[in-house]
Amino acid sequence: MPIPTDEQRPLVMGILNVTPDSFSDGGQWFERDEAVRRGHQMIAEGADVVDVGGESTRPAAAPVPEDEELARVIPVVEALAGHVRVSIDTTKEAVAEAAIVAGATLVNDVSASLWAVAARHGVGWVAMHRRGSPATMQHDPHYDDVVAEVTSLLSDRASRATSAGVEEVWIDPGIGFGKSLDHNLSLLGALGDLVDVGYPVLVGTSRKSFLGTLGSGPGQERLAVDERLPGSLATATWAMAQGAGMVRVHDVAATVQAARLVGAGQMGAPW
Ligand code: HH2
Repeated sequence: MPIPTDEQRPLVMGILNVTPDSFSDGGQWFERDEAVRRGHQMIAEGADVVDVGGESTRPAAAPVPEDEELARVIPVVEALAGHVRVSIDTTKEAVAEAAIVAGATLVNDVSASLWAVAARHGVGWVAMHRRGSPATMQHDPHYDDVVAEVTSLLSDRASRATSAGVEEVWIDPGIGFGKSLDHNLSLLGALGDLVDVGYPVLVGTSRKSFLGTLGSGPGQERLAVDERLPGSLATATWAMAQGAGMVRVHDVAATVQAARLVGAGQMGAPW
């Protein structure tokens, strides 16, 4: 059995939050030098893309002014862009634009609305589904059919982006963004429907809240953020095995190992 090369396995996007308040790594990489050091560590661990973000999207996170977000992310994008593919995790057009000028080649857009920027600059674009704003998104979200509604919105945005000239469009179901535990599980369970839409699929479950709930036994306390690696790996592996082309994670080295196993399976390993 040949060992899959990096081109033959699903991709791993490493999360680099240059924020004081992200739900998992907030404050850890807030200084520029620390962030760049963490970026290089993820490259050494096998990250295919490093996703730089300067505004937390966790429920009830405070909005960040544009100049502050620019000051957080641009020096980090500039420092890493010559070493790895960099994506910019933002919902602000000006931040996406400045990050592209600084070397980012993928816009990771949790608002699924910035495709014109990607078209203008000839870079890739990720359309993520979310419902509501960080302030309200976890207030009893409701869907008649979560899989159908998420799939339909993402297909619509992806075809608009393609018509506008974006050549690389990813779609992402937005696990945890205006979704209950059942919604998250339904979307993961039906990932094949999203894959069938025909655009490459990105999935982000890493350390998210539903893993804390599901990973502990009945009647027990929710697992803390730093206890969620097993659930993160299990769900990333599941997503890749269902056909996701990339997973967005905090724990790069462990996920790259899982991606190699999935890649081997996709190349015909007998399991
Ligand atoms: N999740 C988060 C942020 N950006 N982008 C995509 N495409 N998909 C996701 O699932 C996704 C995302 C939330 O996670 P994190 O960046 O760790 O936390 P925070 O938003 O608090 O910075």
